[in-house]
Amino acid sequence: ATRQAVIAGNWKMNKTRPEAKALIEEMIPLVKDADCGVIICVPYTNLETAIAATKGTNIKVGAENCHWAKSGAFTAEVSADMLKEVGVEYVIIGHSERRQYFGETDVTVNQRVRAALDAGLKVILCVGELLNEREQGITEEICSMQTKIALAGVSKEEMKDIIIAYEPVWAIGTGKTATADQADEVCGAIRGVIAKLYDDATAQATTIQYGGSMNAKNADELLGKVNVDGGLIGGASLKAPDFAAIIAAA
Ligand code: 3PY
Repeated sequence: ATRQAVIAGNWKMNKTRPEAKALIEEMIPLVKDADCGVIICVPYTNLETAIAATKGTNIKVGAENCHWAKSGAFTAEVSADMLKEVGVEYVIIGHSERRQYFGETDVTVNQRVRAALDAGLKVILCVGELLNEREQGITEEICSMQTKIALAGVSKEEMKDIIIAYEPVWAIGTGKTATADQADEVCGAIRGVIAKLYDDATAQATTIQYGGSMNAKNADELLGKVNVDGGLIGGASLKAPDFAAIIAAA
């Protein structure tokens, strides 16, 4: 493919600083010859530790969210500028756990995407359908709508800083994985949305990952699909050998 695959770990709310340092040190030699981009997205408290520990390696560091405002009375939130200043390169926006448990909406996802780009961060934008939406046959509509709203006001030039992660919500942290064909189909549909919003070249150049219980065992098949350009990895990214095995499959 013309696109470089990207494997990103989403650590969620896991690891203290010493644990983070140990995991990264175990990871570095295992992923140093990766053929794909490697990113770890870690809790705010681990960002500085992760940036220091990955210095001079092929591992890039991301945060798991950022706020849309520059600054202000938003207790417990962290701005995109704050992340940028710490040395963060990527930020996950719109993860289904944010949408499900923390009231994130398509509109706030769009605002956060806009703020991240304005601060010079690259975005891993998550979209995906609920189980009942898949059962109703509206998966593509839901994912198209989420993608369109999230990218409102994002220019064609800025799309080089956007990775999209298709994460069916029913496959997140449940051990259920979409079949490789299901993943390919929806990643392809999202690529179609990008082509309509921008153009074919942009659609072909955009990295679209699959996420949702991707692990060392199923990675090969998922990553073998033409529209699946990598993965956003939950639990398996917390074990260096498993994360490295997924990276080797990319
Ligand atoms: C998972 O694999 O569970 C994820 O949510 C990755 O973001």
